[in-house]
Amino acid sequence: MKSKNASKTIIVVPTYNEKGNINTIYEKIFRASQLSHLLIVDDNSPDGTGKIADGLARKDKRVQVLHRPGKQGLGSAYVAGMRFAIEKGYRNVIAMDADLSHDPANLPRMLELSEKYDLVIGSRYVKDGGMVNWNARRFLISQLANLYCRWFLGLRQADCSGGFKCYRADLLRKIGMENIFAKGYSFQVEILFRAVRAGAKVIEIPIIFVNRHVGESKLNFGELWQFFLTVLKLRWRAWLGRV
Ligand SMILES: Nc1nc2c(ncn2[C@@H]2O[C@H](COP(=O)(O)OP(=O)(O)OP(=O)(O)O)[C@@H](O)[C@H]2O)c(=O)[nH]1
Ligand SMILES: [Mg+2]
Repeated sequence: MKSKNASKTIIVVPTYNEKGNINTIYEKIFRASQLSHLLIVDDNSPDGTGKIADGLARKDKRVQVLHRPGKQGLGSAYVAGMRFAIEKGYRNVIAMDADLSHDPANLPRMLELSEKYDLVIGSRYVKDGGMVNWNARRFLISQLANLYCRWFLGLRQADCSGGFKCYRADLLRKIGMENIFAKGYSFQVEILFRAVRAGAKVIEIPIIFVNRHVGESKLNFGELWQFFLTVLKLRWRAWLGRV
């Protein structure tokens, strides 16, 4: 791995029932970026993912595990992981899913770009980006969600809801983790909106998102409803000058 940023980077991976994926993502991450560290944020997964993560941490000093008592949502897992990263003094924080939808082979490119950009987004919707194995329903939901938040929040990014991102810790400090209110998936649009409002230099690079082969999706109607409300709330707060 070329980028000197790798040794100051922590990769935050939230997990809930990912026992079939956690070992593979661990191996692939360190194949792509040996010098980085990995933080697994597990919400007491009933399938025992947390115990497998502890085993990885025992055998590999680059791995740490944050255990939380129960399922508290994807966004709140990221906020916990980002707080940890800021406290420990990391320079970059990479967010990625555990289910192998985000290919760790993209990590070196992201880290190189993080020398110049505050936020590097792995984007499905720029040229050469895309999705594999997504059904029409899932694609439509994603497209509508992106149209909605781009139009309502004036965002210029093509992929506003994706979760594969590299943040400079300084940007996260500027945003202030205590200000984030979204607990679930809509965290992704909230943090992007706050980053743009904070004046971040943002770039999108193409990624191919591969639908999970193992385990189950946690995206449900409640999360979509929360996404709808989060965008409204952000718009309202921005009008009041509170974002
Ligand atoms: N710690 C924690 N992790 C979560 C929670 N909800 C989801 N995750 C993890 O967040 C990542 C993304 O969740 P997924 O269910 O794959 O969501 P998705 O990628 O939008 O949905 P699919 O495309 O169907 O996989 C995975 O690594 C999950 O295990 C949660 O409440 N707490
Ligand atoms: Mg997924």
